[in-house]
Amino acid sequence: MGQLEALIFDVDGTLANTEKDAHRVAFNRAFADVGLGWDWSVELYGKLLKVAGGKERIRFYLDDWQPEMPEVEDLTAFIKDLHARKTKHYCDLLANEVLPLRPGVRRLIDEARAKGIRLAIATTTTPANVTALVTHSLAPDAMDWFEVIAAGDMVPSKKPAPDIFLYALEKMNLSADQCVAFEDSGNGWLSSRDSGLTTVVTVNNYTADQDFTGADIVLSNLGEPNQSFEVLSGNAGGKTYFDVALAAELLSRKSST
Ligand code: XBP
Ligand code: MG
Repeated sequence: MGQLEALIFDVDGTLANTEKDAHRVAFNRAFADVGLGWDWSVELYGKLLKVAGGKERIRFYLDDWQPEMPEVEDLTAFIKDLHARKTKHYCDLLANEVLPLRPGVRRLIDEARAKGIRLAIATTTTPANVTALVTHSLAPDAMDWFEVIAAGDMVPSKKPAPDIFLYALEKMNLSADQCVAFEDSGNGWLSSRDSGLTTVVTVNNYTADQDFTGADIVLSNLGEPNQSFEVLSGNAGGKTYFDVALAAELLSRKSST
């Protein structure tokens, strides 16, 4: 098993809770733009989240919830346009209303940088959305902190396929046993698991009841020195918040199995 070289972060639901109040709202604004009369409630969106990828999610909704919708001449183009509108709304939303990072995210990223641990992103979301969240919620220059930003359509198959994590590993010229991945969802966990990565799951309201069997550790969040995380499964070695040492510990445990 290798030495800890890098941390690889999922974005939505991991760095920040972007789905309920940002992505979902942006989808609804795009639907309103074109007069579709669709409105994805918080509850419905939770169901639609089982499909990763905004364009794929719209198609899933059409197939399963709007089967009566009249044929569209070029459905792919229709969805692409709708999704582009949504992405613009999402970026505008984040520019006007800073979304807070989840507990411990900034602290862990700062610690990793200070200790020379490399950083990457592996996400299903559209690259523009990563830029919007990272520059507005982390720091204006924070895009430079990540050696690789693997996102959206850069790979043929989105999560739960392992493609996006494998792409990030390849670009960093690292093997899975030198990195620890951070995820929030079942799709993300399967993707990270199948890329061979040691995986830390921090659940949220949309993902708390999903199946993370086999994940190296499942937490309520990354915690802070004054805000202990809850260990939902796995062994935090008595720690109350996640740090670089615990990431290295998880990696070394895997090497001894
Ligand atoms: C979460 C996703 C994305 C977002 C929406 O990505 O599945 O599809 O919900 O973004 P991750 P897009 O958890 O891997 O960060 O509309 O740009 O796909
Ligand atoms: Mg996620």
